[in-house]
Amino acid sequence: MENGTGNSTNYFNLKELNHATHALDRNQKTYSNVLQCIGNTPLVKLSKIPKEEGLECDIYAKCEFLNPGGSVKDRIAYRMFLEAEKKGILVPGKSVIIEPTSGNTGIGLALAAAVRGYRCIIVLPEKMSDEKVNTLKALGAEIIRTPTEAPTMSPESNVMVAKRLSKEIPNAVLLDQYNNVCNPLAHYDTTAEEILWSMDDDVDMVVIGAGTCGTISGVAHKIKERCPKCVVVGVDPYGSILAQPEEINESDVQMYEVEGVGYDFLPKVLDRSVIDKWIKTEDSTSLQMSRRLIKEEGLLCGGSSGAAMWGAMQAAKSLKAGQRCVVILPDNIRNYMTKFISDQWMEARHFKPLPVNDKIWWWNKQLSEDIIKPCSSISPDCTVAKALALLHKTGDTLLAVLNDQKSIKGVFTTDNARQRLANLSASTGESLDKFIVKKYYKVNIDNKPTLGEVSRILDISPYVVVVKTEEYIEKPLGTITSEDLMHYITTNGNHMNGNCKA
Ligand code: P1T
Repeated sequence: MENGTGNSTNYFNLKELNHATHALDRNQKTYSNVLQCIGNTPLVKLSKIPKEEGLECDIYAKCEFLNPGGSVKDRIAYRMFLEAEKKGILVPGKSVIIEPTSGNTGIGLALAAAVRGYRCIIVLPEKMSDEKVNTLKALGAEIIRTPTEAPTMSPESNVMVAKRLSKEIPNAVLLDQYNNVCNPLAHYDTTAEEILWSMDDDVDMVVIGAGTCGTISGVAHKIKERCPKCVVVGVDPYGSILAQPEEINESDVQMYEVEGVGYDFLPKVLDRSVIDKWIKTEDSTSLQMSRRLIKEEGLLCGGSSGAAMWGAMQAAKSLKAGQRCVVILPDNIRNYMTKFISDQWMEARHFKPLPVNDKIWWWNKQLSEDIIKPCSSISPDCTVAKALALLHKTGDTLLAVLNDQKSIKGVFTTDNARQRLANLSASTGESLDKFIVKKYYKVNIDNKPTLGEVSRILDISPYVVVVKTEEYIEKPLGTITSEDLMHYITTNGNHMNGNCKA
């Protein structure tokens, strides 16, 4: 993997490259295929949120979520695809497209592959939503998921797995959005042109989330040429190094929930010299802002849209009445229907307060250890067969998989084991590694969770794992299922009078 410098002296000369003749024609009556409908997204003036936030300037949302595949990444996927076809690198019916992605570039490529007849393999981290995976599968793509925690330069990362596969699979082509000039070029030629056209070449600020940084670098290059006064603001989540690569500590690379933005390396398609200001964002305020964009402005966008909008609300404080700021909303609500759109998902991560429920006697009661069903633990080196035998013997819901420090690495469930054995070429003689469930819900007893909180999590998960922190290590105490909670409620409550027990 080529690691870019993120600095303009080595950057592509976008101005001198071959440009797509971009027709800003909104009146076309029919299209020869859906790929022709990429781009030309609307720019919508926001009516409520900027006012509520006390801003004087006008804020416009570039609705990239209205692209056919549901994101801004359709633009670059199609541009990389077209260029490769033109050069004979991609041959329909023969070439196999392989791409590492946080999902949206994958959807864009799978869309083009479906229309043009290619096999397409998409490699994406476990963190990315099942909604993206289901969309990809519906488009006929094959999916490989990689551990979220794997650093980009490690062999297990999506980038490195895709790179390895592209060497192993005959006729494989890796278009490589991190290094491919067509990524910023697509935005230089189309996204930026559209913004400038809509704003009559007069815009004071653009606010853009940073992932590969193709969007921000491509848009910034064109806008700086045509409207040099425009301030370009990059939005980067805490946990990523894109905003402050000079000051990287290992602890700065952390997991965050917002998908598509932030990295632990500098992609070659990033040009930091055209970005005037960076704003760091966190999950909670970003995702709350996405929900406001949906609820108050009717813009059915995704999580990074909220991050960009939150960043815009900070950066645009410096703008005066009459000045204009454009915020890019990169993807669509569809990708997150079971994630931040769900109240329970937000509450489980403390991004949203629990609903108040004073009428139910147990709702505000603190979780006590007697409700928790203890669970056995197992080492990740054990075989699947041994884990299954242990679960059968104990009748437990799950096993806690512990690492060397005895902290919980994940859980092992029969249901997940069945799914993995049915769908992978795996056997019960293997070690647990590939069978560890890392996306599971937990509460920490030290945080004094209520039964209401547990109940809300049980709305979206068959079990809740209860942990306790000892010497900075999270240790499993056990699990709670609906059955356990119901047993407690029926044996402790006065159910003849409904919910009256104090
Ligand atoms: O890659 P970039 O042009 O910087 O766009 C960032 C971005 C923002 N928001 C969402 C929802 C995204 O999916 C992305 C980037 N996505 C990828 C890199 C990808 O592979 O889908």
